[in-house]
Amino acid sequence: MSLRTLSKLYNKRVLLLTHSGCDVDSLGSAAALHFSLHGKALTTIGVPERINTGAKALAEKLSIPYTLNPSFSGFDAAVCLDFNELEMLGGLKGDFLAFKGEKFLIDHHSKNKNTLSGNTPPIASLKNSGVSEKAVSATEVVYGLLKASKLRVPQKALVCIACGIITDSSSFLVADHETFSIMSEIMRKAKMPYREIVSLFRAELDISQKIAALKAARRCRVFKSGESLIAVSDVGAFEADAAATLVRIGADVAFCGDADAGKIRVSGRANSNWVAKHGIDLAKDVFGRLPSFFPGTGGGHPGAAGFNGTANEIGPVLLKCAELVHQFNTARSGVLSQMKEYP
Ligand SMILES: [Mn+2]
Repeated sequence: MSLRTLSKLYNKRVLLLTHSGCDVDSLGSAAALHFSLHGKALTTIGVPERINTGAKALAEKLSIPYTLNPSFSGFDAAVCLDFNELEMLGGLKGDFLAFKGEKFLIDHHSKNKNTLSGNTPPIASLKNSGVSEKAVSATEVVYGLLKASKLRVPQKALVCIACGIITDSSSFLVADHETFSIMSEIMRKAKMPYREIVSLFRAELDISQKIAALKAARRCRVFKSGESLIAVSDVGAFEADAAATLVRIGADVAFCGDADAGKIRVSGRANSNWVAKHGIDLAKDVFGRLPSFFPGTGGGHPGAAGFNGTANEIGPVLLKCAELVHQFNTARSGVLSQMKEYP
């Protein structure tokens, strides 16, 4: 870590940049700096392209001001928070590269040679980077810098730091004694119960989302492939939430979708332990192969992916998703078995 304190930001106009698809840790890092640097620097939080639902809820509940796709003009410095790859700036990449002010980086992701702090290209000079790969969240790195700067950290900032730790540690699944010790210190200072902190970024589902999830459960078909349970269901809206619900209540992997006037949408969600154990990638192994059967395109992550395409009925598409999981399992285990449906 070459950035020891935040004093280089004092008396400057500072753009605090989250990554595109801003999450709770990235926004929490920006907001913790924004609230704690009040009176020391003029800060603006900039979010490239999109903000996710958790971060949006946090922004609303704590009245965190942010600007979507901000302009870089009028700023003396820009701080990248919770990312180290240029691509994470989305459409702001060009503006960032052209920005003449000082560039800072505060992050916890591992470095590779394309990162902002690396030498190829030297976009943010190393003397301005606060990177701790051991930190579970970027807010944890921010907290360390705030303490080293001897700044008074207001309650809202403390709570933002806690939210980043909770979300990026998957509610402490990825945590060591250091995480708990920092969390304990923050909670003692913030004087806010854990339940309340968590409620700041848990967007309450509206009634139509709840109904979609309940309907998905009611209409759900369940298949067994080896030891894996696959659930499929047709829902008219909120497919991703519905699939996540089916995983929460017991499916290893779930596909939910809808056909409307010849167009189809499917969302797949999987239990992260199951993904790790089986080495499956829903984006590649299911939605990447689905176009051989139904025209369309898919993408996403190993445990959360989606597909848009054309078909008149959703049923056969959902069954094909289940079959592709079964084929993947069969190819991987080498055991030929039938996929069974539970009546
Ligand atoms: Mn993070």
